[in-house]
Amino acid sequence: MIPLRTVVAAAAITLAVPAAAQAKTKDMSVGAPAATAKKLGELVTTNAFYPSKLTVNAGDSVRFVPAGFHNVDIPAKGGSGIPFIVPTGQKVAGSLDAAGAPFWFNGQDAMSLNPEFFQSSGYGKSFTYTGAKGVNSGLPGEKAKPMTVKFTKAGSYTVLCDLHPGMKATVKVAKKGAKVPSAKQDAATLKQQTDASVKNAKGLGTKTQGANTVALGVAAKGGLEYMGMVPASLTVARGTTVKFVMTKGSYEAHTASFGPGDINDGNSYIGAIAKSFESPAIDPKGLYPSDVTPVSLSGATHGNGFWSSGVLDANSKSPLPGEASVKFDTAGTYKFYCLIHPFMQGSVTVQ
Ligand SMILES: [Cu+2]
Repeated sequence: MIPLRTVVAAAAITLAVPAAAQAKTKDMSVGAPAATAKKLGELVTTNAFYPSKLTVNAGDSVRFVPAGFHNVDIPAKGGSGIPFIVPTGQKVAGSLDAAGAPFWFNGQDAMSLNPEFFQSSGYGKSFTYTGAKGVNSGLPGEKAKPMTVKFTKAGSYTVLCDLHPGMKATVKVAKKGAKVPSAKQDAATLKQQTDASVKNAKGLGTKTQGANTVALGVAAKGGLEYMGMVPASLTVARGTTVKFVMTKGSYEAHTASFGPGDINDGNSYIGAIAKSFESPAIDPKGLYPSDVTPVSLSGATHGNGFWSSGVLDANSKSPLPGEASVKFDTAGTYKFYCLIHPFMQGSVTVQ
């Protein structure tokens, strides 16, 4: 039998802190939780929050758990996200190809990574969000820790990743004491989303594309994307124009870029352009398409076989194109890369 004193003490505690008034903390994973990511494999990225909808009471907190290269941006009520790439205020000047000819994009805006992202990180810290002022985690460093945000005012708030426009979640804040989903219900909702991700990711890497078309990554519903060239090798007859496309639902940005050197060697021609995407000052040869008129690609193009689509995305609101094409009239095998994700590689064999 439980001693009476213990029962009374327990009852007193329960009375002093009614369950409804206890501030709770719920988790939102920024990218797929580890167990799901493992099932998806290394080549499938998840540009999604898990769960993508969470309901808490005013006074509760949400712990944003980093799980991938994403930031957490909760704009002030009515606000919007911030761009990851911004004009520097200067114009591109003196950009020449290997044959010494100026590229078309001289005079266009020079761009850099937004310095706002390189200020101190909010990961590992705690904030209070009232809706009046935004909260932004900045970039996740290695071994980033969760960011905890306390929501004090009832309302519906949008959570964004600025690195992957389209990746978003909703935090609904109900009044204090209002009924919100239990931990068990939250777990069931999360499982639905992770199960759907695993199902929707199946077969993305082998999905058939149109004739003479290479998909730069293959996206699926819910922010999923297979991070590879599909097909990774394409064989065409001389005289064929090959189209490189972003896929519907992609929240990524990719390039299809041909040129000499080792993509992983920052001292080589193509490797140096790829490396510039990790530095604030992006090489305009990586950002802009190499050409704005049709090109027949050979080892002599731009003096060294360089041709690049420039940065493409599938976002209808962005000024970037969603596809680019180049013609092949000379037999040979041509390797190409995504300058932003150098592990994404493919080849076109021209017969
Ligand atoms: Cu890419």
